Amino acid sequence: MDRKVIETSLKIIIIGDGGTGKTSLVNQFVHKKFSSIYKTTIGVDITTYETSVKNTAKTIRFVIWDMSGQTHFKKFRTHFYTGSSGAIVVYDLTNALSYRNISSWIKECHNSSNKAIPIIIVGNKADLDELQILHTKPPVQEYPTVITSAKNNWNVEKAFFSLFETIVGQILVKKEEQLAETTHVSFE
Ligand SMILES: Nc1nc2c(ncn2[C@@H]2O[C@H](COP(=O)(O)OP(=O)(O)OP(=O)(O)O)[C@@H](O)[C@H]2O)c(=O)[nH]1
Ligand SMILES: [Mg+2]
Repeated sequence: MDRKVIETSLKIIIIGDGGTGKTSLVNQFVHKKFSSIYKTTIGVDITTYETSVKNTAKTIRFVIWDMSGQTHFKKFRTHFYTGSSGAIVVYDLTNALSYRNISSWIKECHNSSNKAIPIIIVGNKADLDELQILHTKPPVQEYPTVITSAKNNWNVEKAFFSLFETIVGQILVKKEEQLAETTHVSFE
C-alpha cells in the first residue's frame, strides 16, 4: 500500500539569461542527466520533484517551472510567476552579461510575483575555466549564492535543497506547527 501523503504542492521558478543552464540544472537534479546540446526552452517546462521532510511522514511535491530566458518570451513569462513559493536565479560564471542581468531578473520576479518569495542565486558552469573570476563575488549580496556545475553534478542538490529548506521552514513557522520549534528543516 502506498502510504505516501502529499502534504503540499509548491511552485518553484527558475529564471536567468538564456543559455545559463537552467534546464540542465533541473535535468541533473531530477533525472541525473546532462546533455551538452543546447536546446532552448520554449516558454516553460514543468517538472515535479517529490521529497519527504526528515523525521515526519510529510511528502512535499515541488513543481519546478523552468522558464525560457530568451528576451522574446518576456511578455508571456511575467504570467508564469503567479503562485510561486521560491525562485532560483541562474547566471553563467563565464558570461559577464548574465551576471550583470541578475538584478533585472530579481526585479522582474518581485514585480510579477504576488508575494515576496525566497530567492537564491546560482552561478553555474563551474567546470569551465574561462572567466571564473566571477564567482569570487556574489552578484547581489542580500541573497544566498551557490556555485554549481550542472555538467559535473557539483552542488546541484545543494542549490535546490537550500531553497526548499528556506521555503518549507517559512511555511512551518507560519503554520505554527510543532516543527516550527526546529530552526532548520531538512529532507531525506
Ligand atoms: N560546461 C558546462 N556546460 C553547461 C552547464 N550547464 C549547462 N551547460 C550547457 O549550456 C548550454 C545551455 O544550457 P541550458 O540548460 O539549455 O540553458 P537554459 O538556461 O535552460 O537556456 P534557455 O532555455 O534558452 O533559457 C547547453 O549547451 C548546456 O549543455 C555546466 O554546468 N557546464
Ligand atoms: Mg532552458
